[in-house]
Amino acid sequence: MSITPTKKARSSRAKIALVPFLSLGLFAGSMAVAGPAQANNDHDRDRDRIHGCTATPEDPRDLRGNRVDFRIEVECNDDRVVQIRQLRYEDERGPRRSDDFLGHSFFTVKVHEDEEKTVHSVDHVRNLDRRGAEEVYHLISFRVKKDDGHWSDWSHWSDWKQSKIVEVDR
Ligand SMILES: [Ca+2]
Ligand SMILES: [Ca+2]
Ligand SMILES: [Ca+2]
Repeated sequence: MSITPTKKARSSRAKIALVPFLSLGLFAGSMAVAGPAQANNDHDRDRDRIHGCTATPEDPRDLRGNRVDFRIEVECNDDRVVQIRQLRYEDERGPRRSDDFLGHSFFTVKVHEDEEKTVHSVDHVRNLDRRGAEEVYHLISFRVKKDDGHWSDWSHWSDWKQSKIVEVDR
């Protein structure tokens, strides 16, 4: 299975749309059009960070009793509230739609300045493959509450981050 890196069509479209305005040398009013593009700059510079926060899908950890902890590490350089969406799978050959879907979760976490917080997401993993071990992984996407109380956009689908695939014997 693989993640296909996709170009962010939205930002390139925005740039193309801006060209006629700028080349016409329109007055300052046209700068308002550039507003949304500039707002995305933070994200473009460091695709991983949203408003100073990152969330990382850690390697799934096998626990006793057929349980697996699909851990997520969250870190912010300021006091923030982060929301995380998680999808958990057991890997099969071919595209993701043929993988076994284990479950999904939604977390809201308060993170303090420069604190590394681990979110534990424990799920049961049965003997899904008769032959050999089960290969488990998870995907996450996140958003961050801004100072003005509004939420950032969710990281786009192409920005869902995938953990390593870890084998667990069942
Ligand atoms: Ca498998
Ligand atoms: Ca399977
Ligand atoms: Ca098995």
